[in-house]
Amino acid sequence: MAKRLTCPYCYENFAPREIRFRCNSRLSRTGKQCQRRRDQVLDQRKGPRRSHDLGPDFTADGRRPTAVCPDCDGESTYRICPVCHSELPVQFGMVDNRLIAMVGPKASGKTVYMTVLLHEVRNRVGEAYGAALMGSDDETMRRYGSDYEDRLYRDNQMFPGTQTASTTLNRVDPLVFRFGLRRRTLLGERPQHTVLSFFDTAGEDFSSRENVELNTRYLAGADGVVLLLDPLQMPGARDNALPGTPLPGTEGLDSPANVLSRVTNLLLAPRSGRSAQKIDTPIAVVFPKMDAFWHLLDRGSPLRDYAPPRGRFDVSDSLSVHEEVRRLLKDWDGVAIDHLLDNHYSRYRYFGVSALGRNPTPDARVSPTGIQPYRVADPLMWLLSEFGSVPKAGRG
Ligand SMILES: Nc1nc2c(ncn2[C@@H]2O[C@H](COP(=O)(O)OP(=O)(O)OP(=O)(O)O)[C@@H](O)[C@H]2O)c(=O)[nH]1
Ligand SMILES: [Mg+2]
Ligand SMILES: [Zn+2]
Ligand SMILES: [Zn+2]
Repeated sequence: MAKRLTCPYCYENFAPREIRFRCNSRLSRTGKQCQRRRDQVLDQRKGPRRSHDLGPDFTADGRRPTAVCPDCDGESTYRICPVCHSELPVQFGMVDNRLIAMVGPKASGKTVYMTVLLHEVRNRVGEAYGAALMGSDDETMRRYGSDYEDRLYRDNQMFPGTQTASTTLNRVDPLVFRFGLRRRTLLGERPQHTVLSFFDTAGEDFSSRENVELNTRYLAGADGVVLLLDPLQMPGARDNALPGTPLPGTEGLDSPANVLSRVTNLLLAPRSGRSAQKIDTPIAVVFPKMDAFWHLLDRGSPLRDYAPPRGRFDVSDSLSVHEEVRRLLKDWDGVAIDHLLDNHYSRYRYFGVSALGRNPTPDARVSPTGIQPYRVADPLMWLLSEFGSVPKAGRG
């Protein structure tokens, strides 16, 4: 069976030859020109306000980088997803394409974490790894800038709760990036690209059965999962948090262990009949807001130390953090989480991070001392190292 591809925007899959093209509607060599018009499929997917007139789409052999428009004879390199009609990343199908789903209960810190993570990878972390991260399309650049980065880094403000998929036409709009790394191989230095797709869901979408199902396709299509479980929503931790930490409400909220069970059921669902087998999608189980717990940790704890800045994923450092978090789970009444992961996943790893480095102010602004991220990139680097896109150091 030919390799199937998954669209980084809608997570539907298709065969490479099914990729469609869009005419660039310029004056062609034969003097013809296609009119720009609405794209019904895009309108439906994004809402009519967010799309504009575009060249018509047409069928051709999607395995090729270019095709000739049957109406105007113009050549086009503009390839689109056959399902949602989003423009596909450059070299899509030829470079690694990795979809990373980010999930977690309401107010667990997903939006803040994603914003800081992408900011760090575009700056400091990228530098250490010799990596560059670029928005794969104009809309990702614009949305990441205006909806995320500016709000946190320029206006110093927290985010309102993310809109649930059920109020946004049952879709989530992932941010799609190209992660490029210079890798030295036997053939010399060559760039290696990975397409990364992140979607930021609303916490509500994981606390009820119907909403969770909206995200099934996204989870089933993901190559890696980042699950955020907020210690402030765990009874054994919540009570010991640094005084002054804003505590998330608990009413109507599912416990982190229940959220993990739901996500697990979704990942198991498409493989019914083989349920004895463990899930092989790597899952990074991330405990955010660690700044609220540093005062409880020993000086020697790996969670008070920084990941060695080596430009490689440090396996032994990661394993010592993993064991430290597992130990903390006992104090946090989180042993059920550990059992669930152990029973159902062949690849899981614990992480402790802090996106902000300290509590926001009571009026929901970044602390006046600024954003001081701690270990935010570790989960992504672990996933990338599992995919073989980032080199590992040490044994694992
Ligand atoms: N102390 C501390 N608090 C944090 C940190 N990150 C997030 N928070 C707090 O958690 C709140 C919720 O963060 P969000 O990122 O908006 O949470 P979310 O998971 O996107 O929430 P929904 O969109 O409603 O599902 C923030 O307003 C902060 O008060 C952190 O690194 N440290
Ligand atoms: Mg959010
Ligand atoms: Zn045309
Ligand atoms: Zn698509």
